[in-house]
Amino acid sequence: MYQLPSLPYDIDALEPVIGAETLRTHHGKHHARYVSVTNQLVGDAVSSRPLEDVIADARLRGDRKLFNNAAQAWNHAFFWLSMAPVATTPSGSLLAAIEAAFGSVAVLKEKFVATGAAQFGSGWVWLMATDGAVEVHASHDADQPWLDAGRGMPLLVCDVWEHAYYLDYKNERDRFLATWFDRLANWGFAATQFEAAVARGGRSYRYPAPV
Ligand code: MN3
Repeated sequence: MYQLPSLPYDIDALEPVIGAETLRTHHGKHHARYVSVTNQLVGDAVSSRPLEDVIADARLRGDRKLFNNAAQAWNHAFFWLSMAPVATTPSGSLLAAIEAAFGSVAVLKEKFVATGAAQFGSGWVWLMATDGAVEVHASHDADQPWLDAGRGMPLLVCDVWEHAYYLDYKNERDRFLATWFDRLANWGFAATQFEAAVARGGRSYRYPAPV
């Protein structure tokens, strides 16, 4: 059985950027449902497999229902880790890569907000590293851009499904994204992912093993 990962902070720790009611529903209802449906669909026979393998295999086989639920289980777990209650800033080799790609963190923020705001309908906006270069990508529904591209590694993600921000921001997705980037983006986590991407073989995020 895949487990619903616990939030790495208190339910009200992200206020006022993300309210406790939003986080409680998002984690306890939306994310929990994706994990539950994934467990129903995979059944006991393959429940010991890493979730990453289930996602990749479902995508190859065109099992859209399993892919959507398993990838959403993974994406949300990654999203919780992409946020920190205390504002941080990028530094070191990640900051250098951001400056090489965008010129400055401020320009990256503009690109991240614009890309997330322009994603039509539901999806995600990702900061990724591909061959050591930092990029911004949007994805639709549950999609994971590195699977589509066949390479790359996610560094951070923000959920742009309406359930992520509607209670707190109504239709103002761009204001949610800008505030999220300034106040919640977890640059320590992003740095760990970036080092794993550059080191090739360093340990990147994996969904908790099924039990
Ligand atoms: Mn969500």
